[in-house]
Amino acid sequence: PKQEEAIEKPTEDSLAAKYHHQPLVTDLFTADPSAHVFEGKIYIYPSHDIQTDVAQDDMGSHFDMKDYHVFSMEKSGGPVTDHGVALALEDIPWASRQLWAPDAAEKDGKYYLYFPAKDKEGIFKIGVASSDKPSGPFRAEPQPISGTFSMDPAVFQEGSDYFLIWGGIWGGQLQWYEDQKLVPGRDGQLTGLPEAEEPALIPYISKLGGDMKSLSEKPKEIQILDESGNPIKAGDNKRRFFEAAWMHKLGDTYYLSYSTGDTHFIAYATGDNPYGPFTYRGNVLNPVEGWTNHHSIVEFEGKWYLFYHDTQLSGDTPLRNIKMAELTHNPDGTIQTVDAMRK
Ligand code: FUB
Repeated sequence: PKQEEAIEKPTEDSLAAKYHHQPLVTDLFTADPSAHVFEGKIYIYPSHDIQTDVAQDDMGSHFDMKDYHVFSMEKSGGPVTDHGVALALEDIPWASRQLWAPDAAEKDGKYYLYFPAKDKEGIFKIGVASSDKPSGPFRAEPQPISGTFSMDPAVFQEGSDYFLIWGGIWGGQLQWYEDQKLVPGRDGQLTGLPEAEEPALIPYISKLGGDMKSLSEKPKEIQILDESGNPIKAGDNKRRFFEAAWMHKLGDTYYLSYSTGDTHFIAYATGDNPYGPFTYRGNVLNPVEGWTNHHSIVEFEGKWYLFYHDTQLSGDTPLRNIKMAELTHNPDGTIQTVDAMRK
């Protein structure tokens, strides 16, 4: 009987060997995995990539997704359960297209899905939908969250405080804003990007209201500084913020990680509170196959995991597949860079 049990129940090591750095989902294309531990399991909230006829451009028009699926795993690495469609574009009253990278949070037994979509005018906003279960289905609010703009929301929870962090340049439209207001006439795709010697555009943060559906304060910019304490410049493409902000905390250190976009790294910076400033420290993840790089970092049963995507299954940038790998924090607070290409 002992042997049978061993056959039926794979060990942690065999699961790790099978799934780590392998696509977690193979019958759908999935990307931008935001992972959380809810009800003792890992839940993953990714984008659901689909084949479209939309031509590729600098604004990511080819990422034309229409719904979200939620996935869960009882063990690190798998097996993976697909809980089906959790939210569809046609059920979001204010949205017109492009369901990009989502995230989720739990409060008092309710679950909240935060997602970016273009409104009827083609402007990215961040919406919220709620459910009694982590797997959904989620019911969307009739309007986007007031005061939000751009895309790639991530929620960082600390005790009873929940922070919404977001933003992205190029297709994420952050370059169209000044003082959080859309600048009229800035509809040239990349119009508004700072010059190379100017400070780069940076992500935003705001504490969520008690209802989890509103911002409780005016959003603030999260400063990302170099080793001399100066803001990272727009021309510093290997270190500057592009999109895909994520926050986690280990000990007293807050980690802000993000994609550098056109240089394809997941970089990270550390700080001593969620609002920053953060100081650039290095890379969490080297470039992966495909143009985009987008990740999340979560602790599960005493180990840290990196969730990310590449294009192993399709070889095509808009058709991605999510993966996971173990992540190691060094005693000095740095993170060991993951090199997905070598696995
Ligand atoms: O999946 C669409 C977009 O691609 C995401 O929102 C970005 O972070 C990039 O991964």
